[in-house]
Amino acid sequence: RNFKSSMECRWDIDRLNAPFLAIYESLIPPEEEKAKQKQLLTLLEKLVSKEWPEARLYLYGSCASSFGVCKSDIDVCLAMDADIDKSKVILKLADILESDKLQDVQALTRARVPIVKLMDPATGISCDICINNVLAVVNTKLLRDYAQIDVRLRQLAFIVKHWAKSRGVNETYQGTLSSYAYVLMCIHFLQQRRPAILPCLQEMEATYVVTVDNIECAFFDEVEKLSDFGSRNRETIAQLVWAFFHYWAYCHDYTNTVISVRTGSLLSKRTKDWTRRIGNDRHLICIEDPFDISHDLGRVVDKFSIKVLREEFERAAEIMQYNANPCVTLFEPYIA
Ligand code: 3AT
Ligand code: MG
Repeated sequence: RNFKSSMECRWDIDRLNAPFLAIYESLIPPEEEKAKQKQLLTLLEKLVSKEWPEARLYLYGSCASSFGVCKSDIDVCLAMDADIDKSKVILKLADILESDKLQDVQALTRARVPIVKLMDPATGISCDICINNVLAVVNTKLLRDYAQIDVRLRQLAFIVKHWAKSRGVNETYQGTLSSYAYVLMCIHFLQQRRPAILPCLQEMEATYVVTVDNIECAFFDEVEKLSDFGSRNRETIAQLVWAFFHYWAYCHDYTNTVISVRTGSLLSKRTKDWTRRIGNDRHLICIEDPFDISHDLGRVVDKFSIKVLREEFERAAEIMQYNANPCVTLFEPYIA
């Protein structure tokens, strides 16, 4: 491990820039797809406003944060009076949508986050609608603002998400990590480069402040002023992909540390009291949510899946170091 943590990046790493950029480009959703998403949102707004004229619909998740690859589902939040009974609204909403031009409408009232799922045959887009999950709308804005500062974040996150999906480690119900967690890992990683590629927006003067569910969300959001921020760091996408996997394979201290985008640093598990298992939360890999700071996005990871994850990070790091054709091997589907 010590040998590996001091391992130097392969000499021909920059040979991989063009193929990684090509993969990134191929994952960007085309304009037609964005237009179809808007079309579906407009249809939903029309249907919802008949029943709830005061309610608002917000896009959130990767389609709104700019971390969505092509053919992603869209995530929609219906924001309304806080006192409503979510299950009732979910059932009513499913009812309204069912009777119109939409397909496969399902109300999932017992999920951790209750949602209505549906498919729009006109655009082929699938959609999840949740109620009053405003914190997710705000964390989506934070991610989108980070993405505008340096294009290498979006490039790295697309490649990491594509890798995680190909390798089957993007499944929270199987104890691996959500896309949201992977994007936070990428932001944290770029905050830690020297010179830094990303700043810590929550440590800067707050230009955007909202209070959601008693949580004050405050950060600097005039990101167009930060478009030069990362320019002193000349690392290329191939170098960053190499370093990202190298970090999670050999350098991260899983036993003692928590990654924190909020502070732009590593925190100790002890200060967060995330050292032992409480209920089902095991804290085997710790990723602090930027706003709900009692929330560890790694809590879904159990003693089996942590092994799977770490082996996948090591596999990826080794491929990036030694493989003749990493841009293919890295994304080879995992077959159980
Ligand atoms: P995909 O492109 O759909 O894989 P995504 O970023 O849209 O990635 P999800 O669809 O899983 O991710 O989640 C949608 C959004 O919900 C992302 C984030 O704003 C919020 N979210 C997801 N998981 C959590 C979580 N555990 N805690 C807080 N917010 C979350
Ligand atoms: Mg999504």
